[in-house]
Order: sequence, then structure tokens, then C-alpha cells
Amino acid sequence: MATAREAAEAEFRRFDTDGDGLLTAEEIRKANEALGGHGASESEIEDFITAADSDGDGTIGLEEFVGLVGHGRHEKA
Ligand SMILES: [Ca+2]
Ligand SMILES: [Ca+2]
Repeated sequence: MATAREAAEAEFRRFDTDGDGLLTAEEIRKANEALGGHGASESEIEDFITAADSDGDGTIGLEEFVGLVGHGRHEKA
């Protein structure tokens, strides 16, 4: 069983298509579409980044992503 953090890290790497360790708005948009979404609007993507971007650089780092998607769901193996 993967932990919540491991699952979040795997997801992050899948979304980070250029492998630079940061998720940009463009990568998040593509990820959303790949997940079968209706295609997120600009404002939905902006909201997602604003919610996750704790250091305010406009992109989502691994720790920020884990903090968002793994929030309150830490599983002890
Ligand atoms: Ca990237
Ligand atoms: Ca950031």
C-alpha cells in the first residue's frame, strides 16, 4: 500500500511533464484534461494554484502539492 504522500508524489511526477519539479498552470490544465475533466477554466486553475502556492511563486512545488492533496490524510503504514 502506498502512503498518501507516496501517492501524491507519484501524481505530481505524472503532472510535471517537463520534469522540472514545478507544476505550472499549463501543466495543471493538461493534467486536468488527462484526468477526464471537462477542461478546467482559467479561474479554476488560478484558484487551484492560489490554494496550493504557499510561497507565492506562481507554480506548485512538490511540497506544496503534497500539502494540498495529502491534507489531513496522513496514513501511518
Ligand atoms: Ca514542470
Ligand atoms: Ca510555489
